[in-house]
Amino acid sequence: MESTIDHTWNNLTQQYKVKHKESYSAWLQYKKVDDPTLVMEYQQLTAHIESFADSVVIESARNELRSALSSMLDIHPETSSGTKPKNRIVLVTKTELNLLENKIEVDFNQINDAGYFIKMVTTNENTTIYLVGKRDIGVLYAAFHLLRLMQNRESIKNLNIVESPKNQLRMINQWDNMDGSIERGYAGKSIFYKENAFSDELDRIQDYARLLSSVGINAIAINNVNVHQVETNLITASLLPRVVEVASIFRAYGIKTFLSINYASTIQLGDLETADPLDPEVKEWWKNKAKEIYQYIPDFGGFLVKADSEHRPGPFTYNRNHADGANMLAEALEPFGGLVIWRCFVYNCMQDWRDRSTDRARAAYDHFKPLDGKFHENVILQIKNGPMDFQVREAVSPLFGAMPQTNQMLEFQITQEYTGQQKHLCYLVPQWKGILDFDTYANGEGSPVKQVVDGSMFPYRYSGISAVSNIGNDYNWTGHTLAQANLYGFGRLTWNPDLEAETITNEWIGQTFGQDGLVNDQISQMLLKAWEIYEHYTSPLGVGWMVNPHHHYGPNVDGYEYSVWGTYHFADCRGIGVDRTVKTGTGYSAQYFKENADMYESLETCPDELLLFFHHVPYTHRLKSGDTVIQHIYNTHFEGVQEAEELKGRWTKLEGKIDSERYEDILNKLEEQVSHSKEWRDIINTYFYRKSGIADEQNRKIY
Ligand code: GCV
Repeated sequence: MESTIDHTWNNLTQQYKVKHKESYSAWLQYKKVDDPTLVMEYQQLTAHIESFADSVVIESARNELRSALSSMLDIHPETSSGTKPKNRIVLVTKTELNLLENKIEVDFNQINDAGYFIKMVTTNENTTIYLVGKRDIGVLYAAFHLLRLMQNRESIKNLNIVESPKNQLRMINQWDNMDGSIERGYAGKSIFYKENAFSDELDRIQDYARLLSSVGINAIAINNVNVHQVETNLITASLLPRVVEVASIFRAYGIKTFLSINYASTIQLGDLETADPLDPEVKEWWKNKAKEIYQYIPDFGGFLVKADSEHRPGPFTYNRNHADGANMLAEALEPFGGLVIWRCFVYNCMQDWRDRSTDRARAAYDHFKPLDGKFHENVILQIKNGPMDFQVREAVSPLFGAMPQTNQMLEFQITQEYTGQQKHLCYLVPQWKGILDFDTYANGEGSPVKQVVDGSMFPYRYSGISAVSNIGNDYNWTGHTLAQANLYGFGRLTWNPDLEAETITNEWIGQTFGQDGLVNDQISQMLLKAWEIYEHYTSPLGVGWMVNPHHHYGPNVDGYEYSVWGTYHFADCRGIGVDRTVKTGTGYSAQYFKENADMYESLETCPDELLLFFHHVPYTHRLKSGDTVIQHIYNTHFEGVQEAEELKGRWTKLEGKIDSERYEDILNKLEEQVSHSKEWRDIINTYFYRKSGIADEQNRKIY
């Protein structure tokens, strides 16, 4: 996409807004409404905006409404409160409710701090749509909700909506480095940084804030969890003034700014010789540091920390544990209301592949479970959805629900590191739904992950869901235009994990591509099946890691087999899979609560899709589906390619119904996907055919 950059524009963002309008606008298209009945209804109800509340967040709500309404309806809503208009939209929070001339009935007990009401009230000749928040952020969310309805061309008459987010923290983690690169980024360079400095294109960051806020995101860590040398300085006076600028952009959209920190900052920044969390000087240093940061950013969110993980420094160096490390930082942030988000992605990344007793999947639980109850109240453990690393399919981390006395939050990966790198279509909402609905049995039957991380199962002070962002400075934000749906879906699902995947998908399509029936139908089918299709031609039965080392793109069955990373499938001429049972394997299955432990332990009850994650079996082992393992591998790889071709087929039906830029961009990606899926099919099938010596029952071409 870089090739389309026209260097006569000194601000790329401005160029994108004009020349790549549809791609850039993502789901905030605000296309002109052309149904005359709806135009009339919308115009009548929205021609005036009156705001009783005032703050930067309310200002964002007003601006969004004004520009969206003028774009959709060709009107310029009045915002003065002088003359009393007939119909209007009123922005108000709990604090100013008593200023309304007509009292409205709202019960604030029904909503939480970020919740809102949208209420339409008609008195005599006047109709008012009230956007009521407990706080200003609720008003902004209500404005986005109203606009979502209008973008989906729904009636806005008689609205009576009550909404609150289910999760307290709804967070995005940027893996952006200050040199402008993005770790595992597949959509261009960073929008935040360039050449070891902050980017000056603040309007791009503001548009990102709008996108995030429109789906309820309220926190962002703006730098990579792998904090390198330059980024270590983000917490110093040399860079904090620029962090302030970014934080104020996000603040206006109700999003708190966090920084990933280098655990060894005390050493790296030159003052001390140790980063021992129990050292009084280290403690003092961080206390002063926190004080300094809060002088710059009074509502600073806190620190995101990757420690003792993949060669990053941490408390282990000093024979301290992770509670010692996290609590030291927590004490420094506590006076200011700051949080420590401490990642549980801790494992031995220097494993000897010959050692069959060490199991990377066990690591997070083994390290953290014994520390339950030892963390301060303002520490949250951030746990990746699976025990390995964002594979196409893996088990759900057994840590969820296993630490009732320690705040937990869930980490997803929107960026498609192992799921096609935004070249392949892989819509992750169905995967995330499955994880959120997974019953941990932590509190008996009916203890899904979503109720662990929304804080309703245990008395967590803080909890929520975060995810690694998939955006970069490409004109469509996400490389693959349809990957915008993953960012949207993450926000919506985090707001309310009970939303159906179909609902989220349809509302995204409507806002992004309009209301055409065929467009909606085809894209919805494409998205909802995409993850399964990707799984078919890449990752059979819960086997992961069959990718090229380092960049993780493309098939390489033994790419990670004889490596230090603890990432094996143990395929030989007889069979395949990792034995994680208690009886004969690594004992990982016992980390689950009994019902799940029993289910995974037994070959009879272990679900097919995770069979090779938990068991090592012969290729001739018969699955519940009736196929043998080897035949399943062949079948799914042949099917996967056909399905990838079908994706393209569905898309080509939409030619002429979608602006040509997005149509062509997506078509190009789908073509690449078809051709690359064949690479996957043939390499995987050939490998297992040669290894097992067992022919395909259907005699299809295997090399
Ligand atoms: C930010 C995986 C990725 C790394 C990433 C790491 C993490 O190992 O490949 O790029 O580093 O996860 O989540 O910390």
